[in-house]
Amino acid sequence: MKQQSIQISSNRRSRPKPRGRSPRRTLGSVPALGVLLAVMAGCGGGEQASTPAASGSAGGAATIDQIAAQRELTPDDVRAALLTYQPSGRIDDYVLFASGGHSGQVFVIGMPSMRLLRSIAVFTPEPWQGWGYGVGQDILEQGDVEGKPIRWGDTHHPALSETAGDYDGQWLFINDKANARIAVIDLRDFETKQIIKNPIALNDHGGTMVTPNTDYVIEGGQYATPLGWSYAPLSEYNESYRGMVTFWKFDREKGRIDPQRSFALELPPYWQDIFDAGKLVSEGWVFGNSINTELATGGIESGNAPFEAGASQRDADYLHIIDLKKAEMVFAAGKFEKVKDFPVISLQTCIDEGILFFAPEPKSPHGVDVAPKGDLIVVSGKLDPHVTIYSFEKIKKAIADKKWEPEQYGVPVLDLDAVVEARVEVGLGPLHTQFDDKGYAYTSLFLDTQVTRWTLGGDYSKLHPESAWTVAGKINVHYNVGHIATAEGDTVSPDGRYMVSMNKWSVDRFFTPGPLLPQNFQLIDIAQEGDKMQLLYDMPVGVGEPHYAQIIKADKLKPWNVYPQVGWDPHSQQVKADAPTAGKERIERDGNTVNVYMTAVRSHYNPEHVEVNEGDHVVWHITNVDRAQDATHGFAIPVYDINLSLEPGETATFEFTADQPGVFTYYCTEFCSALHLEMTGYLLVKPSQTALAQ
Ligand code: RUQ
Ligand code: CUA
Repeated sequence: MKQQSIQISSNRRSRPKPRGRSPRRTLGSVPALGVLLAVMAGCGGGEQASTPAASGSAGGAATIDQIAAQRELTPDDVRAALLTYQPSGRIDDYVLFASGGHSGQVFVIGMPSMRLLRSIAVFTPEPWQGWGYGVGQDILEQGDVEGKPIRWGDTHHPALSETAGDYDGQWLFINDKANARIAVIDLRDFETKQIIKNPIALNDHGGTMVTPNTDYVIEGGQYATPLGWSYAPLSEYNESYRGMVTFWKFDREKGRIDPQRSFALELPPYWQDIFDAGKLVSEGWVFGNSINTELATGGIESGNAPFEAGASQRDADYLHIIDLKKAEMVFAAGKFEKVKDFPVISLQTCIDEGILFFAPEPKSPHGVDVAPKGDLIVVSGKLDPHVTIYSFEKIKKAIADKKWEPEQYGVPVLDLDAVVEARVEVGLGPLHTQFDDKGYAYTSLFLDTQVTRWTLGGDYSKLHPESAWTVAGKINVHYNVGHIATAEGDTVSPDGRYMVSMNKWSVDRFFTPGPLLPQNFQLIDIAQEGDKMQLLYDMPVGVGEPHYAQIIKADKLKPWNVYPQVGWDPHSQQVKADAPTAGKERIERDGNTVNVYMTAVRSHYNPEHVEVNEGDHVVWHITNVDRAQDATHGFAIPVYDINLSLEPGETATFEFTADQPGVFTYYCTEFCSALHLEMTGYLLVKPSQTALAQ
């Protein structure tokens, strides 16, 4: 059906053609709809639905049959609607945490309704959450790169914290590919608590993934530079440029990454791509893939092969196999160097100590995914229609038997035949693989714009009727899928049930809002076996290009409804000793510093007048003393560029120098009550004496 050559560039026009809606059988011709509805909904709707009324438009007194006929809905459409519609007030079963791509944020989406619940502010200032307009700057500044403020991110891979290989609903991590940064989000209040800039890497891609107890957050690099991105000419690429992977130690107690206990491995200047942590039998190991083992340096303007061709010459790149336990010991023993003051275990030490091994992986791989039992590692080659499945057992044996040849940097390359368990031909442009509870694996196909469901062998084959290592079914997606995510898909016990296809192109799926189109998340029902997979819902994402997502059962999350106590400081997650409280409001002057202690409650601030002198340094503390859920107050001062979000109980402190004399009204930016417009006050900045004298 699809005739496509495999190309990685300028191929976007050669997407498979079935655009637009194919002719469909509508419900008008399906007399059994009433039965279907009754069965699907498990309610008494059948009678009404099977009794067509004489006439009428799709509103008013029309029956369900008539509405379906007039809206040209097929039985599949109706099934999809019934499986995704949430009556008002019904909470979704799952929560999807998606990277926000260029928005620099994280999207929180309810499933199966696919409703956007929140965009968590991370790398990019965001006024509604008061992120970067009075508070949050200190955390955003942690992500400054050598003093330069970077106020956006290209977020790729969110990772939920895990306990014993299962999502525990406590923390979320996300990387910024553009500047090699990692953020830590606390899932008690869904707020960013820490941003860390990797001191040795310019950009990252193999982040974030966590080890099964969240001891480490993994961050692998992408495009090679000299470590610390210091200058070296491209002619010295092979000697001076390097790849890396960093293991960030997560301190659960403190809820922060501890850079003092974190370290990196120096890797050859292949472009490390994605990493995944081993689990269960492979716990303590880490797997990563790479592209450009050709060491291409591009330069078409000088007559060189372009990167896309130069980096696609060889039949195989290298699966990186890392003994993290050993690396930890070597780090503890002090066998590391420092780059920009950050501990790096040198490539030679990695080789000498048996920390790093390679295995060949075909062709321009993208995606490396460890199966739920930790026994299999699945790699896709973008330019190979197969997925290659490696056995961890065989990898360990090949290492023990020294079945390897060193490559050009001296890293042992395990014999491919000794470590491969199986190959499955899945289709064109395979990228990422996910797993379910039935022994199926799912691989996204960028070029075929499909997802292939295939069967795992070994223990998993008891879970499905088909024979092992075969394709069980395929489903078209719209269009050009990157990642896919299954419910609890990266845990030791995936749920199955739903998969989300994160499509890069949407083309004709939605109203066209100008030439920049939204991405398309497609919810797919994977609850049934074999080739039965159904597309249920299209969700446009018009705020950036998400990459990966993880899906957690909603009841595993235990977010606070309101902050635990009045005067709560979300940064330290405890009550702040000097937080203003009701009855303790005041303004205190100490030389040129003015401290304002203010409370906010429906529907006023106290105080309502604040007068300072031009040039004063103002330190302004506000507590929202409301305790009702959702009684959030905002606080904005025009010109001074302040906007806070004060959730019930929250206290915040911001500072500014009153360098603009005049009259400034401050007001509440959340519609908190009927008299919310009256929730306002005056900041008077009195001009200095010299100004007054003129
Ligand atoms: S990527 S579409 Cu994870 Cu950044 Cu594969
Ligand atoms: Cu408080 Cu509006």
